[in-house]
Amino acid sequence: MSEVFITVAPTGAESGYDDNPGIPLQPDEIVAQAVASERAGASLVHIHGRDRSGASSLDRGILTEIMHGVREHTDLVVQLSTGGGVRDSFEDRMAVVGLQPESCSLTCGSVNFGDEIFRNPYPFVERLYLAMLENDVLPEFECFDLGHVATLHRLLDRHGPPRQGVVHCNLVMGVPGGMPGTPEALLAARAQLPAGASWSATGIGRSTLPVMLTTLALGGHLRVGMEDVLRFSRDEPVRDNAQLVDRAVALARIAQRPVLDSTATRALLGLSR
Ligand code: KMH
Ligand code: ZN
Repeated sequence: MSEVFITVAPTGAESGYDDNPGIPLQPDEIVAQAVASERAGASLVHIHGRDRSGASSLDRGILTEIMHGVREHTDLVVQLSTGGGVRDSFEDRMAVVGLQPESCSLTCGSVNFGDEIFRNPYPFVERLYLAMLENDVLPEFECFDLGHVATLHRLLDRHGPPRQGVVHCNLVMGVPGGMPGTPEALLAARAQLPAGASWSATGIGRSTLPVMLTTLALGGHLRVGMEDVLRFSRDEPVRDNAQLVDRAVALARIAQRPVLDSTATRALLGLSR
């Protein structure tokens, strides 16, 4: 079977200590959990920033502090989120690309997000993509729904593939309002991806295991982390991000999918550090 790389998403924009006291919110906590996740087998880190109160923040200083900490202490591929939180402005989200991480997330359409709307109108998606092309930042195309995959095709038809020569997509499944985290939905989304695309998937909450097991069977890469999952099982809260990476590595071994380190992941994604 083909190799697999594991992305860790240590903290999103939505959860706090009340939801799970193990979630890292401050830069030093995020860096420490990134270090432990790399030791466990992750090779790419998807980063969100929080302010001192723990709220989502796209502040340049905070993101730079996390990015530098991760670079200093790990060899992880660094990806900054341009999704931020549902209340973050388009301009703040655009500005993230200027920090020139190796990769940025790029969500390919709007989606109901619980009781909120995660807004990604096409002109904004296009602006983000053009900024990534200009800054030599590899986009990770986030698809929360089949319509987002259609928008990805529209984007690539108009502007061509990323300069790195790799189209890498992440299927985000099980968000309340997006596609469900089921094997059937995963098969449907994967069938629509651009030919030759690299892809990973993540299942939010309880959909994490069905999505992970189906992804391993289909040859995709994995994303895990406390951005997406706060309970390890019905009765057990997640301890920390490394615990989720440990489980992903164990399942990859069972599936006989060798786990790639950061160097091999960079090679696969057309990146050079
Ligand atoms: N926090 C969500 C509203 C991304 O990182 O690019 C958006 C999100 C996607 O997490
Ligand atoms: Zn995110």
